[in-house]
Amino acid sequence: MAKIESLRSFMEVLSGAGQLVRVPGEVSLVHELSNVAATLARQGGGGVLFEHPQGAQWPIFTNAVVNQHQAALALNCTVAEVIDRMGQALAPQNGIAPAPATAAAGEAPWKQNVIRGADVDIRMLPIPTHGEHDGGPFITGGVTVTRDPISGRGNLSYNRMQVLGPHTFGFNVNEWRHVMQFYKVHQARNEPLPIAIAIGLDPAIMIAAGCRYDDDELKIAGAIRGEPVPTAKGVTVDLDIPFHAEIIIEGYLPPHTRQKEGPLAEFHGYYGELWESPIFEVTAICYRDNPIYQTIVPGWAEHIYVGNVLPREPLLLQYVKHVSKGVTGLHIPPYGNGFAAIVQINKSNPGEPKNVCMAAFTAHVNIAKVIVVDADVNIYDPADVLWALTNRVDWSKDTFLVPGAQGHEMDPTADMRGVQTKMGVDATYKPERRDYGERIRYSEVDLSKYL
Ligand SMILES: Cc1cc2nc3c(=O)[nH]c(=O)nc-3n(C[C@H](O)[C@H](O)[C@H](O)COP(=O)(O)O)c2cc1C
Ligand SMILES: [Mn+2]
Repeated sequence: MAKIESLRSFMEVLSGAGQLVRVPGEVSLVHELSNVAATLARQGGGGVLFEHPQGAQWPIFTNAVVNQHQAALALNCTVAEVIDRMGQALAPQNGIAPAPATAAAGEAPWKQNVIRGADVDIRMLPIPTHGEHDGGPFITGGVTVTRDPISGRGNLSYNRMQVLGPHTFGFNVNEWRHVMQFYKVHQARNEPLPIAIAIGLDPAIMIAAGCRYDDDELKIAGAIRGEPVPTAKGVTVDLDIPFHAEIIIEGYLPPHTRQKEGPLAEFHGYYGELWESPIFEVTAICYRDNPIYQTIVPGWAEHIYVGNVLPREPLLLQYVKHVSKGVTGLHIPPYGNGFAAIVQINKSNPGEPKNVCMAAFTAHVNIAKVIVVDADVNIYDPADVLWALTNRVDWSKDTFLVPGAQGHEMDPTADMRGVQTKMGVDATYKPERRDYGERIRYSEVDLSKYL
């Protein structure tokens, strides 16, 4: 497979695998673009390039990773290897630190066009209004680059940014994020926090930015690619920014200003509330010639894949394997918004599936609904999982509830503190109940030979 180091090289890989859809016609930035992308994600996936978004001077790419096949392409492995690849990349000892690009590589492509100071107008960017009830245009697929003012290490994260004025964004950052930690240090010193937003990236960097990690997330991307991610200094901020980005927005968070931003379609499947957030004052917009803008449709498949599926499956697998040697597969399905998990096992004891559920509940606080299936069920196919639920579950015997457990405070089934009932389902076949022999199987054929 071709080497992936940028959004462009990834798009070539997607294209070679028949996983790139081009939309040549005019599409409105307001709702329509997201509706098209969400429909594609729902109906099989593929990355999407909108070649002519209405009123935009640049094309827009989205749906980089919306299914297991695209995750495998992004990580340069097979579907079966995705969890192990992520597990290896997340292990601290495997991190590969970023490094300044070599002199031979020249200037970062995004320095081809630089707009600074009074010339900055963020309304030149083709920022979509995604969800029907979003408060306006939001950058959702930009990766925030910051630096820890204490240790000096770099950091990546996602922070939604709402357009509030010609050079001002609302910048959302939850209380317990690294970026908030850095912001508070600067705040105490009465100083702004310098930041850079990188847009249009190698999916290794996009995936890394969604991970909880106690060091520079660029080390995760380095581990995925097996070499340091090359970086370049900003033009108005002293930060190490991915060299192969399409667009960079630089600026700072003033220490004491907050403004309302929101609502936005959130990961849990509902619209959130307005937040009093720091603001982001832009000092420069940089972009390569003919750049591609990248977005993530909020509250939909890519958002969940990058934030909840890929970063969390490795630890979940470790926990369930600890209680069952028979585990053959696992998935946090994007349609469960990160609250559900499906585990596939070859059980050797009747009580084993329930132990597997209990292990899964404790691996990540979000995991609250666990379904355990046999190895003959396709965990990536919701219809097959529903088949197992329908045909292999006696609901009074094969399910159990854990009331008063701690879940995520945004889980729609939990109270405001995240206290909720977790549920485990043993959807494996119980031969001791009655004997059905073998499940019907028809082999899947290549229809082009017949039609
Ligand atoms: C698409 C996407 C959008 C996100 N938006 C936000 C956001 O607006 N605010 C926030 O605090 N976290 C957001 N997150 C979650 C954080 O970016 C993520 O947890 C990250 O690991 C935090 O990194 P940090 O602790 O280094 O700051 C988002 C995640 C994804 C995948
Ligand atoms: Mn971090």
